[in-house]
Amino acid sequence: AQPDDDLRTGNSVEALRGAVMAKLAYAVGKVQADASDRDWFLATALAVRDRVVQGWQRSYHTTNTGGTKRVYYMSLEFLIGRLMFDALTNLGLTDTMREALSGLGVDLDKLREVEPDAALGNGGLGRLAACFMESMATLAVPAYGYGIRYENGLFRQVVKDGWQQEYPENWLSFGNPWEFARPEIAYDIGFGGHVETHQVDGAPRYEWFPSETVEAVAYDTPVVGWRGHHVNTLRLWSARAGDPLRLDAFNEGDHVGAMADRVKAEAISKVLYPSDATPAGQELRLRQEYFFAAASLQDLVRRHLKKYPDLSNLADQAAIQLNDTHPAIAVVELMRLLVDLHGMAWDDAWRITQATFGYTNHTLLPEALETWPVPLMERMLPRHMQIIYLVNALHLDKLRAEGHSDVDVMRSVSIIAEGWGQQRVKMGTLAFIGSHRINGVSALHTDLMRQTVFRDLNAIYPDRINNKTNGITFRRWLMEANPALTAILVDVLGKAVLDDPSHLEKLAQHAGDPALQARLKAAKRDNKATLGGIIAARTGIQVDPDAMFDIQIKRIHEYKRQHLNLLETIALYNAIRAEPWRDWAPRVKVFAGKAAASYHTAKLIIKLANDVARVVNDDPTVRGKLKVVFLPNYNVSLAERIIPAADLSEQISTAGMEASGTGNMKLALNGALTIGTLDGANVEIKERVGDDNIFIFGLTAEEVAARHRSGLSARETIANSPRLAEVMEAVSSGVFSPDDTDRYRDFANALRDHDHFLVTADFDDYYAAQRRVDALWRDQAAWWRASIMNTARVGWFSSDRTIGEYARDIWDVPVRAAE
Ligand code: 26Y
Repeated sequence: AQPDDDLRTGNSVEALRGAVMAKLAYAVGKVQADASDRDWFLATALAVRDRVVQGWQRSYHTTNTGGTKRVYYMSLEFLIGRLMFDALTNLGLTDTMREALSGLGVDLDKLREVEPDAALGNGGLGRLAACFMESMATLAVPAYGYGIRYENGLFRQVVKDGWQQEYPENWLSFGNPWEFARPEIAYDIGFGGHVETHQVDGAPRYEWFPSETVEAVAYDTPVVGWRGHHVNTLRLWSARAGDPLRLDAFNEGDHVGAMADRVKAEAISKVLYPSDATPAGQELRLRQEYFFAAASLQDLVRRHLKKYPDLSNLADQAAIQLNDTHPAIAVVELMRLLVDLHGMAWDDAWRITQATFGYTNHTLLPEALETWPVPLMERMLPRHMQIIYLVNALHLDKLRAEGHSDVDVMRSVSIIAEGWGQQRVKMGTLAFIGSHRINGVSALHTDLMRQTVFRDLNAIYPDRINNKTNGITFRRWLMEANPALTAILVDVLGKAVLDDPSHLEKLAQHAGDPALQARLKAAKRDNKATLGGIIAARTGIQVDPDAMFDIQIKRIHEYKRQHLNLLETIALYNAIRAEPWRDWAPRVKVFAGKAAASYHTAKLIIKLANDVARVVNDDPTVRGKLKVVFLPNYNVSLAERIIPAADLSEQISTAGMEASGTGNMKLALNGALTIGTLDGANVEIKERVGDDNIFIFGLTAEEVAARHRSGLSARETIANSPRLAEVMEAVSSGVFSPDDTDRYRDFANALRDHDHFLVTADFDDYYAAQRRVDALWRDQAAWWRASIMNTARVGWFSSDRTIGEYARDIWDVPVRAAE
């Protein structure tokens, strides 16, 4: 190879070292002597990026010439985290790069920590989109991710005196080496204005004249699959004012007013909505949704028309997946493009639209189902509102013609909700009607969808709802996050396990092998010591890596019940203090997660965790037996450290409320045992790992529903459990908040009076399950046997399997065969 080529694509230690040095000089503009860690990170990332670009161009070419159908994954969130080790792992260059850099006196693992964590998402739904992007590249599915390039990702969480504070997270402030700006790929996005009707050949034609136009500009990030075979594109839109400065105003001295339009336009891509369960309910959120849906559709329509004369075969060439209802306005926008702009007959347009879209539902919580006020839609998107009315009228007419007449059914399947004095557009119904397939994210969740939110639609269209149980990418959550475990797996099972997780099953034969158990235990202990270092650095708390690491990491929400875990922690604390001489299984309880800024109870739960931590950790009676840690600023990078160090995985949501969970899969894969309810994908994890290797407790989804109907009182439950009563009294009276004894009074009373999430109802069973955990921990050979069975039996939760199912059942696209 030419030396120049070698700089771009060579994969030897020397080639990589030369490439990084060249990037440092010519792209970063620094000499080695002056280079900071950040400079070295940028140079390294750019050198790695060059090696991705080759495969990117190859994939682009194959897809373009092959005439294959493309998949478009539309999501308001992509929680991708750091990308350097992702690229290095998938290209198989991690060790070579480490050696190349060490020759320059640079530590790759230190550079890893310098990379900003791209948090363009809130939680599970956003991380799922990132895992799916990686799996689609791995399976060589020609795919684009479409989203928004938020300047500020999810807020940075600082815990001050135990309270959460939110600070902006400007992940782009030092530049982003992974993205390619495409200022030439820009589309006009309209808002507001009015609609005009005219007759064309005796038929009405509608034309929308927006009063405001914003430009959407593309930024592309290559997404590299396993072994670098295929590379896809994540295309994120940034908002730009069409007319950035009103010179007339500026010249008259109104310097701020001259930029008002620009500020309003650019606000669209300024910040991610930090809420994951209560609709932001604000105009800006709807503007974001329409902005990126419209830009993405213009982009894919343009791509289609470069190759085909018209859009009649769009559904054969494009599958669009809606990640929840957030992009659902795209259904209406595509109808507008087909009918108003491309002159297609309505029925043809509707057939193509339905055949193109699929919709994934991620939640049944009523407060998280999006609806938009009709007056807001009429004002912001007047033509879309007309189209929605027509879609709805035709949909309801068709049902009436088929003999449906029940008013309650018609009300429930209508896109428009009446009532509360205001009409609203139900985005879930719109997405359902506009899609040929609707899926839930775990078997239980999909069943509940059929029985609850979409009961009537499902009765009418019984074949549309199908299940696609979530998955996770093993490249990030096993190979990158836990190299020690990966090395053992390769040693025992052979290298093929890296390509095909079904090989993990063979590990079950060795579950009782003391030598294997010892190796895994040593690897886990190292991971726990590393996490212990992070805990000490961030909180000042010292933890013992030989204690059980009991982990609850996820967004803070009442339905996820971090407070159930905290109440049990207090009960355990009381029990240890009562009998300190007993043979307690030493535990470190670790909590991490962010609360929506406006969610007061969730923020109070964070405060409670910190208050409990202070009391417990300061009490010499429980020293060496119990520690409590709240680790601030949970994000993807921190998850990569916590998960490999976990012994116990807390998945304790109120049954029926967690659609799937994906942290549950990551933790089980890394050998943690689950304590959990029969909720979401826990059900399927239990089926696979077996009853003996998981701790299940609590009410089932059916029992939860029955209990809600029964109106049984929590006060009675508490009165019947002396242990719970003691804990409630302690919290309520201020034992953990001596500086403000009323702090938890209302919180405790709300549990006594309502307890919608059935914390009190599940408490005793949870406490008992935790004591079974203790008992197993004391028998380390049995514990490690169960741990190995978890790793061995969760290969099915690979997102490659999930994407394979989407490709077959929803998108109708082929996937690359396993090697
Ligand atoms: C409407 C708006 C405020 C909103 C924004 C974000 C509503 C919901 C969300 C995010 C939801 C979410 O993250 N859901 C999670 O999706 C995961 C992937 O399917 C599931 O594993 C998890 O159970 C579910 O809570």
